[in-house]
Amino acid sequence: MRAKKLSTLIILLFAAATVSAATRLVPAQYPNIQAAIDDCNDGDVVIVAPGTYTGPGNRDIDFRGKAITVQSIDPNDTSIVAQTIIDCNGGPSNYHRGFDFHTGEDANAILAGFTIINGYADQGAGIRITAGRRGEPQTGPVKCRILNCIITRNTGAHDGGGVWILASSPTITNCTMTDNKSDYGGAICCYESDAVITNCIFGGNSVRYNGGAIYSYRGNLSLANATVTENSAQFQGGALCCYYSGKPTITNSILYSNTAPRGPEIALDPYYRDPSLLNLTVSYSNICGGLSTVWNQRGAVIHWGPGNIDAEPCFVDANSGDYHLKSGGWRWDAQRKTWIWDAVTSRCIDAGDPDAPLRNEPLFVPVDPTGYWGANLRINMGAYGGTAEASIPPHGWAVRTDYNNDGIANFADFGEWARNQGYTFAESVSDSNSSPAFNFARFALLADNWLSQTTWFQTPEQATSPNPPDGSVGIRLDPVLSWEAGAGATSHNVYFGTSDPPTFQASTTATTFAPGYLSKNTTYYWRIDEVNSFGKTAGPVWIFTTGTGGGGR
Ligand SMILES: [Ca+2]
Ligand SMILES: [Ca+2]
Repeated sequence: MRAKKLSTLIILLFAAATVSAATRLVPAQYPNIQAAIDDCNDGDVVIVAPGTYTGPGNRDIDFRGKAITVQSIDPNDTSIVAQTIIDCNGGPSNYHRGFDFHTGEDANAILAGFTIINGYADQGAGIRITAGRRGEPQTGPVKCRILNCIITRNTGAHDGGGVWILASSPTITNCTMTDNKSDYGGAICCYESDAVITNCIFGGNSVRYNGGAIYSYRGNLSLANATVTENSAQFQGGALCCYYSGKPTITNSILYSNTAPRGPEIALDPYYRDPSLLNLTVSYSNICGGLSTVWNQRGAVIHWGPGNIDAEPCFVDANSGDYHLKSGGWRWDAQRKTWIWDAVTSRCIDAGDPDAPLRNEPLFVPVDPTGYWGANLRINMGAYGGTAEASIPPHGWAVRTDYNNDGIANFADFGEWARNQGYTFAESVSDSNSSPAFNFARFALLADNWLSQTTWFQTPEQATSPNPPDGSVGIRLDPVLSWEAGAGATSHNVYFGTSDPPTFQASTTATTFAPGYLSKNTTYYWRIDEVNSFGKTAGPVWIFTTGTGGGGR
């Protein structure tokens, strides 16, 4: 009896062992990545050692519909990702891509931590994700997940230099896509798809026609915490072009320094019979040039805001691809692997959706455990927002309830907040608990922050210390006026003349002004208005009277 129980136990253990996931190592156990995948059952993991992988079996890699993970040895280590390379060695007469998802793979099909280079294909030179074209066998939408990949220097002869997505809904997270090329969608071309793209960097991608970084045709693209910069289109949408219909959304993102003749950042080109079928929502994002530079001459619907800004993003070093945001509080130094600080602070820090969770953003850094030098109140815009490498701003940089990001919490924010409450029944993405009820906690916060201002929300102080001194007499006929700049001023508007008020003469960054040769025994009036990006502060009118000009006077 005892023996029978024991044998049953052994059989059960054996059965359990045979269904548990296997780990398959490349190149230790398999000559190439495809061979490892071909041996996989659902739930298995293929782990690929650092190295450059080329040739058959290491390109055009097909998941074959399996629910498996194919990854480098540590997808979270950027240096491992950079060293685990799929070199497709493709060319115009030699089409090859990195990976090919075309068999209805679900969200348990995961590709993580590779660098994919030198792909060349009609569509999706880095990765193709497709439910099948019309007329082909339909395998159902692909819902695979692409995580922590670098997709660079791939060429789509037509669409999607980096990634092509057809009738599918993949998620693409923590990926960097640079210097890919095609006709439509330099990095990503999204056809009739609901791609969810989060925490990705798009830099230096280019197209002959539309969508320097991303092209979306009839789809509900979701772009969150993206950094999109230095991409170019020769026709429409340097960063993003949306075509025909769909409800694309952009939030907590930075679209800056992209170029195109129509819509350097964004172009919308809706179905001509019913332009309202294309609805773009942009919120809590830094869009270079703002709404006025969005190309929308065919009348698509734009929901603009709340919280959009247009400000220099202050990347650490765009030329070397370091898109962390400079901060006078704390900023992650990716080279030295330590927290440091900068002379300036990016407006994109703590300017994301105030109601979005901080996710992995640090509340303090190890060398400043009490948060003396910075305070993290809100998620950041850009690819590092919501991550452990999000910059922390100096104190006073953000107000939690400044919903419209103008630097002060007041009735305008109350309005945005109230409108958000209305949204929560159906469509708000910012309401983390989706509660349709009146949110007393947020209302209390709004009251608590009432009329709080950020440190950058400041017009300059008045100019002081005029020379010649106010009311002085016997002044020489060729004086040089000077003054002390008001705090926060970046330039000075000079007013001068023989009547009060004096007339505008010049705008200068110097704190001196030479009015030329003046008349004898005449009273002159002058005024300095201090200027910065938030406005102007008029100074008092000062007077002096010239002398006779004799003896140098
Ligand atoms: Ca933050
Ligand atoms: Ca405000």
